[in-house]
Amino acid sequence: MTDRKKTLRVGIVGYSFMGAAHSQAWRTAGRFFDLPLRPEMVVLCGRDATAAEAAAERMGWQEVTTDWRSLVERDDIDVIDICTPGDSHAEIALAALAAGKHVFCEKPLANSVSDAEAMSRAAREAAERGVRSMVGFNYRRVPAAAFARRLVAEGRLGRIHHVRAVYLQDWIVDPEFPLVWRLQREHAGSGALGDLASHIVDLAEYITGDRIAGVSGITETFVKERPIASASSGLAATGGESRGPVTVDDAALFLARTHGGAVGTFEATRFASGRKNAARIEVNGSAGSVSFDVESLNELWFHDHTEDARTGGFRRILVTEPEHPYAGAWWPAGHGLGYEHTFTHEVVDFVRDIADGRDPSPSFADGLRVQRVLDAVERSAADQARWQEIPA
Ligand code: SOE
Repeated sequence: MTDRKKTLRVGIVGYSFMGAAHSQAWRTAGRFFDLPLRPEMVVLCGRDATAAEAAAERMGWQEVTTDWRSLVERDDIDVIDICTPGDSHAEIALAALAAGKHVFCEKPLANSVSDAEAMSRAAREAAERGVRSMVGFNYRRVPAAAFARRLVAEGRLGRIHHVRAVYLQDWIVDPEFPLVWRLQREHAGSGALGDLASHIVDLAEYITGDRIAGVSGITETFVKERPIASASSGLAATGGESRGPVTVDDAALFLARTHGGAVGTFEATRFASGRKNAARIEVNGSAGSVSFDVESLNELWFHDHTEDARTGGFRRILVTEPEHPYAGAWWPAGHGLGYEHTFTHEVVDFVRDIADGRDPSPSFADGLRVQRVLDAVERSAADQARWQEIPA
């Protein structure tokens, strides 16, 4: 049977960890969700032709190129999906938007506020021509996180007092773990701050609908030198004999106030031994609380403070009912989703927004706001944790 839907022809730049996650999302989205356009995985772009060929074959892309500039200029491509390290996000996104392509860009949006400003400006102008853009804060698309936002929006938490967020990993505790690009400022912009805190800042703002207004922070680099990486793939790497300096933070912690009057604590680290991908957030309000951990992402803990105190307390909601966000498109209740589904949900929403002429969320403006928070934390950390305001 022929599929009469209009196609949306995609070119992806990058094929490592995030490239693989996005590839499975493009492949799966239209198979589980009813999409108004049919995504077609056309071109994979990577610097190493042989590796790119192998990745395209494995992940289901039709063609390969090593030149992203020619890719963004192609008339037969509608979407550019950017899965490269942060140092190339701005250049690729600006060129793609100028060429009229819809852009899906991995987080954090950029490595600096000035790049993020240029990207946000270009995205706003492109939107006037019907060109859409979205930044990939995928944890918004965990059903439990989206449901937490819904509870806050419905007033079930009342007035929000506290946000308590941590993002804990442990993949570089070993001082002999090599100096991969994520540990180099010129490629990654910052360390745990940009890679991990960016997620929990976005998640906090998304769930509460509030904005961070000011921060006081500290950062630390525990291991100052590491073996230069000779090979790497995803978060795994092997190192050589020579060593080089780690130029980003290993851990970042900060206090925050929001424009809505709440207070928050945030911690991001790659040195929390035993914690693999613990992005956790708890929000306390006058009428109740929610608590969520990516390591148990099918669950949302909810306390309704208006209930009889004798039977109140946190209860575990398995967020897999058809009434929950995204869940109805997948398996029967209780059968659960995983990390990869968050990317599928991003693609689903992005494709629907493109078809409906709506601005996707999180927008590049949202990505810029997160970048301003990260920048304020760095400035604070460089100045004895002095308080830094962030404009609304
Ligand atoms: C590495 O810390 C990383 O892959 C992040 O870059 C991702 O954004 C996060 O989803 C998982 O961890």
